[in-house]
Amino acid sequence: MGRLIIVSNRVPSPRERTQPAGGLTVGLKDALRGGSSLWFGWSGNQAETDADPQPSFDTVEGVTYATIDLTARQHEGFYQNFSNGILWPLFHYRVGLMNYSRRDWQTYLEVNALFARCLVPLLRPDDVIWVHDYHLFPLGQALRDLGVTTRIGFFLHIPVPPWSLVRSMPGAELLLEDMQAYDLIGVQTDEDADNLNQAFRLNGLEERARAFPIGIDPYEFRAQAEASVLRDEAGRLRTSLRGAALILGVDRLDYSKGLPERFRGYEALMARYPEHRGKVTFLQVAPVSRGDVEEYRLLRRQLDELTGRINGAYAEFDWTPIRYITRPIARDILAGFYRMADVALITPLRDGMNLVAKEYVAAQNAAAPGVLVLSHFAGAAPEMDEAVLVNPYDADEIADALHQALTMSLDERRQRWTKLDEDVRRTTAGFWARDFLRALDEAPPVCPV
Ligand code: ADQ
Repeated sequence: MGRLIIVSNRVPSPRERTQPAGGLTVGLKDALRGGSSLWFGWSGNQAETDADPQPSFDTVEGVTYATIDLTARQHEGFYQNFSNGILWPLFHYRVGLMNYSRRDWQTYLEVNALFARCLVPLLRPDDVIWVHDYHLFPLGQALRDLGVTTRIGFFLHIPVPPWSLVRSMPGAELLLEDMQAYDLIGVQTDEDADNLNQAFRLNGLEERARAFPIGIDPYEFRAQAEASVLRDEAGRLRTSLRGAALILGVDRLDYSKGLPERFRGYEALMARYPEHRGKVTFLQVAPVSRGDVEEYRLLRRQLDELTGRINGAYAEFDWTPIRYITRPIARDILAGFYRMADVALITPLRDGMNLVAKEYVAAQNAAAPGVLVLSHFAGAAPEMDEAVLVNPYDADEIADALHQALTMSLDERRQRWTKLDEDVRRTTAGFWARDFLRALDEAPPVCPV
């Protein structure tokens, strides 16, 4: 059997290579296990010159990591500006936040071609290549241009809006054409697959997209949560709550996650359901990501203001309604907080999947599970209709859902959770990776042998 080659912008850092990790890494590690495999991507380090970089190699637990450095100019144009400043907002339905520039588009293509040039010498004829995410849409075509004829699959972790929206980006047609180099394209939901296939169809291209919803490793996460509630941090949190119910939000600090809307929803709970004042605490953990981009600075300011306003209006001298943390908290500590939380409040305006929702379910105590309040617009929502589903733009609907969750009977909580948990245990990260790779193997090849 040939090797599996994973390509993603960032590869797990040397420290992450040996630690329990999130969905993508878990799923891929599972797929990489057994066979011989290579994971190729950016090192996270800066190159000094524009000359093609030499890959560095590191082999951990049977997986060889091959990484290259990028120059500051390449990193800025390819990663910050084009991937995060144009593709990220556009694919999260936020055209208004897209800062298009033709120069960044050029750098994006240049870095994809560079990835291809550095990867090709490492390839063997029977390798299977699996490319990940929006940073690398054109990579398949760049590899084909250099004569690669093996199977190449692509998985997109973020949502896909309808073509009428995607086409606001100059060059969108070219991206679609480049994607025809992939034998199979995986996306998170049926809606994403429909939108992408419609875009292909309207441009006279072949429909190659199919839904493969990503999952987690629920057994590992549950074990982590069980161990974590016994830790000192969980005990300190429990003591500090002094009997109040815990509502928990965990996200990267990103405008797709609907944080200001969520805070307003909680504010509406305080205003309209005064019986919960003093009896509930909302803990939001949202470590800063992409802090050097203007939109993210604005978001932070907005959240600082909202937290101040809500706490100012409702706090008592011995109780604070919101605890808002922008520093990271380690995963093995958070897992215990998930298990302790009476409610998880996960309300993205758009999200490819949202693995926090699945992790929350996996972390629960079967005897007394908490309630998941989830946005309709998370990719996880179609699979998780036993959650309390909300429209994240409606603060009153969030407040009603929180009230419903906080007053739900144990019987109903158990019923809902049991169904959610069955699903989370069925569609794991390992299942996702194996399912995609099997479909890739069976897809009609772009380059028939
Ligand atoms: P993300 O936008 O990062 O990922 P998500 O799926 O929620 O979103 O989280 C990925 C991992 O990061 C999870 O394991 C989660 O526990 C962890 N994480 C998130 N916030 C954290 C925090 N504050 N502290 C510690 N850990 C945190 C992208 C897409 C998603 C898609 C994933 C996987 O945007 O929609 O689900 O890829 O495909």
